[in-house]
Amino acid sequence: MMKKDTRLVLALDETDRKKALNIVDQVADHIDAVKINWPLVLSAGPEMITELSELTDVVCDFKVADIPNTVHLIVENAVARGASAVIVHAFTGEDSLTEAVKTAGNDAEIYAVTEMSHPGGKMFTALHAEEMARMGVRCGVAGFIAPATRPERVKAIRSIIGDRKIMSPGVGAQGGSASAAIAAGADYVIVGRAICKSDDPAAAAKAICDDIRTVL
Ligand code: NUP
Repeated sequence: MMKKDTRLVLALDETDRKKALNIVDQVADHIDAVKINWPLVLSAGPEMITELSELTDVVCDFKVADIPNTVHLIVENAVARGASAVIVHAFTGEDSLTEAVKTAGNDAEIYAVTEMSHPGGKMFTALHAEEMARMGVRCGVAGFIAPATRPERVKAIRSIIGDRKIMSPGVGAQGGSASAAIAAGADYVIVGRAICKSDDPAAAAKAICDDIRTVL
C-alpha cells in the first residue's frame, strides 16, 4: 500500500535516465510515489521500474487497454519488476479490468482511468466516466484516475466510489490546481512538468505540497 503523506505523485516524464534519477533525488522528501510512463520506459528500459522501486513506490502508468490475456501479461510483468500500482483503461470493459485486478492480487494496486484530463478527454471518456467508475468498483480496483482540470468531475467520481482512492493528474501545466483537486476528493495529485521542467524541482514540489496542506 502506498503511503499517503504529502499526497503528491511525481510524473517522471523524462527520457534521460540520469536526469530522471536526479529529479527524484531532489524531490524525494516531497512525494509519496513516482509515476513512470512510456517515455522513460522506452528510453531508459523497464529496469527503471525496479531501480525506482528501490527508492519509492512506483506507479506504472501504462494505461493498459487490451484483451484480458494481454492485460494479464503486462500487469504481471510490471508487478514483477516492482510496480506498486498499475494504471489501466476502464473502457476495455469488465473482463479486462477484472483480469488486471486478479493479476495484481495483493502485490499491487490497480487504478482505472475514468475521464482523462486533457480537452480530448471530454469527447469520449467523460461521457462514460460514471459508468466506468461503477464498473471499477464492481471489479474491485483500488482506485481511479480523475481529472484535476475538472475538479467537479473528481467530486462526481468520489460520490460513486466510496473510500476507494483517486489520483488526479492535470495540475500545473494542464491548468488544474492541486488543492482544488484534493478538496474535491482526490487522495493524490499527479504532477509532471510543473516539477520536472522547473529550474528548481524541489521548490516546485514543495510549493505544491504547501498548497495541498491548505485544504487538509
Ligand atoms: O487523464 C490523464 N491525464 C494525464 O495527464 C491520465 C494520465 N495518466 N495523465 C498523465 O499524468 C500524463 O500521461 C502525464 O504523465 C501526467 C501529467 O503530466 P503533467 O501535465 O503534470 O506534465
